[in-house]
Amino acid sequence: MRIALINPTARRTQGYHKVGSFIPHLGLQVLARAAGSEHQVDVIDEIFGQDRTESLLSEGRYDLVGLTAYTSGATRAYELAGFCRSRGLPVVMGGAHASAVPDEVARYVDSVAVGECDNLWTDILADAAAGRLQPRYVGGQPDLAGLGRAQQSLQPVNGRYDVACLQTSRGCPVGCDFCSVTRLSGPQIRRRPIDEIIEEWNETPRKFIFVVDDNFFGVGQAHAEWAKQLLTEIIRRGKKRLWFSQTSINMGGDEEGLKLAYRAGCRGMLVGFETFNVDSLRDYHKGLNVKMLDRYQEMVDGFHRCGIAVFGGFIVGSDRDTEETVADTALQAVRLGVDIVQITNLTPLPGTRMYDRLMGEGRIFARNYPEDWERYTFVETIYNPNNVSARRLDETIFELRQAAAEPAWVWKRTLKTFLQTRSLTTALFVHGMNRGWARMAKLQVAADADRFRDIPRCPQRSEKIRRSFALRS
Ligand code: B12
Ligand code: SF4
Repeated sequence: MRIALINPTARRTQGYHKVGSFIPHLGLQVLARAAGSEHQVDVIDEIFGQDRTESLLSEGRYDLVGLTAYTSGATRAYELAGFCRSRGLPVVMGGAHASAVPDEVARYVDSVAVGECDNLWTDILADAAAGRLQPRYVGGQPDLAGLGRAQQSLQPVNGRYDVACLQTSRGCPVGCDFCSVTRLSGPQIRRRPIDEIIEEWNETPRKFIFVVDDNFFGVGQAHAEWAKQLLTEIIRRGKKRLWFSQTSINMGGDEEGLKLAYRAGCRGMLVGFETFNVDSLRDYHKGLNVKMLDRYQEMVDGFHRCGIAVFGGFIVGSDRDTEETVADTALQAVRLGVDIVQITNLTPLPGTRMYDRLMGEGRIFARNYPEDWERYTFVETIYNPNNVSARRLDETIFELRQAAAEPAWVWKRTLKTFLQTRSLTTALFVHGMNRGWARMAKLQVAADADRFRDIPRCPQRSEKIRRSFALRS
């Protein structure tokens, strides 16, 4: 069969792809490899634009269309599904959104694939080839031996990725209220066999790898031991690559693990700090951070001492937040010495406990689905928080973004990272990311300019925001 695998994007997405880095859709590369050589698979990735998708699908070159989608891409996915079905092209959809709300998705496509589908995909293809596609396929959380390997060399028909993605494990035991990972991939960390990872590592044509694990280092001794074994093998047998991954805060306390990670090429870790408010952390059920809150500084310093930059994820808009705490969060994040600060709006995603609770309480107002799924991009408040109106919160974040859009702080932060990590490659990595953030902030500010033209400014808050950017310098 000739198969088109498509990654649809939201029209108003903040879009990492808009800042100059084109990150592969690993799920589609994994499915492409699992399909085997008897099928011809093309990837159409809308991070390169939406303009060619329909024409590519009109040319009669495909027998089956597979859509993936994050929640924010679901609106576009349904549009494409309608387009295909009106031309008699069968459509199957999987991914995070389909796994969260399969009944909704079933209204728009011929077949819904729920959960991890590595070992179901060949059955789906066989059914499609025989014209007996089932309405639903449900994947589990399988042992990853022999699974999860991507066709690393596969490039989309409408663009070129410029980094590689690779996954060494799936799942996360932390179970934060706002995150879909623990439901999607389970609370156990499932690891791929080290030999298979190294083979794939050495096959990637790219020099930079985004290791997309949910929690690379894990939370306990056993997790850490496994990660160290993998790192040792990468040092011993892996091609020289620089890479970045995601992990929980505790890794900052494991000097041996950090040193191995640096030697294996790691230059940055995304760590979800989320907030400095212990009650918010409790509300989020992020027990690990509740325990570590007093040690945030020690952990950040630990990463830095071993040469690794910290990409800190922070969330604003919890029930404890006010307009003031947004600026406070930025200021404290910068004081902590986080190299790359990402502040996003608390966004209840379908398939999470938080979504179920807030929906039950009637507080989610962006629910004109499917149109409103495009608003679930983490740059807009889509529910009513307790202590601040959604509008005020967004105005405050707009103000912060305006400051971030001024590129002057970027070089100075690069220098600081260099002084703290003593690693030129880490400083360059941070520089690239922060330039991207500044560009992204600029784009978002321009997109929102009309909405927030005349927002009331509070001198104290504006001063805090100014200081947080001055401190980066
Ligand atoms: C890597 C990653 C990113 C990368 C994206 C790279 C890329 N091009 O995909 C980056 C950093 C850019 C990113 C950004 C964001 N991400 Co993200 N990300 C991930 C992460 C950690 C791993 C994804 C991955 O590669 N998994 C490995 C592959 C193999 O799995 P997979 O894609 O799910 O595919 C499997 C199945 O789902 C299924 N499947 C998938 N598609 C299809 C299609 C068909 C036809 C079939 C049959 C099966 C199928 O089969 C595959 C094999 O088992 C996930 C967490 C997770 N565990 O999923 C979050 C996750 C996907 N991200 C999430 C979010 C919310 C975001 C952001 C909005 C966050 C933000 N702060 O801005 C942005 C938005 C991105 C955008 N649209 O612009 C959410 C999505 C939840 C949702 N309901 O939408 C997740 C689940 C994490 C979470 N917090 O809950 N992300
Ligand atoms: S620690 Fe990260 S991956 Fe794990 S549940 Fe929380 S947000 Fe999700």
